[in-house]
Amino acid sequence: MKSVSLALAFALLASIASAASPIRIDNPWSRATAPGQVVGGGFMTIVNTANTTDRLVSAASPVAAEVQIHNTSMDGGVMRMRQLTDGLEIPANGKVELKPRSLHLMFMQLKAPLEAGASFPVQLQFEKAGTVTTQFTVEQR
Ligand SMILES: [Cu+2]
Repeated sequence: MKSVSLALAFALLASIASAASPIRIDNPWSRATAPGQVVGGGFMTIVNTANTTDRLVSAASPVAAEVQIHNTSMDGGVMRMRQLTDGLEIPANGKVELKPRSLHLMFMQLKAPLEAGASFPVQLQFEKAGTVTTQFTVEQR
């Protein structure tokens, strides 16, 4: 009887914890890489349903040695990527879209090529919402 109520309590806690997260990740995907390609891009829409701003401070994934947050800009006709070392602000009741040639996650030193159809987990660390784990799908685009 005791173990049953404990299990129930944990299940309840787990559902409260997941329901309470104000951060939602829509359509997380990564572009398939060619053999020998050591970096890959990650894209998604980060939705913040809280009444306060939050900030994506870091990310990590087992497929890469390091995951950086990048922005892309044009500099005299040349496309350049810059690491956002202070993270990425997500407005209150708003969203930020990470997409090709714009904001993106950069998977550094890939341990294996990202193959179309595969998926892999990415842990996103937010200043207020804490850790959000999401599953990226690899697409041939
Ligand atoms: Cu990049």
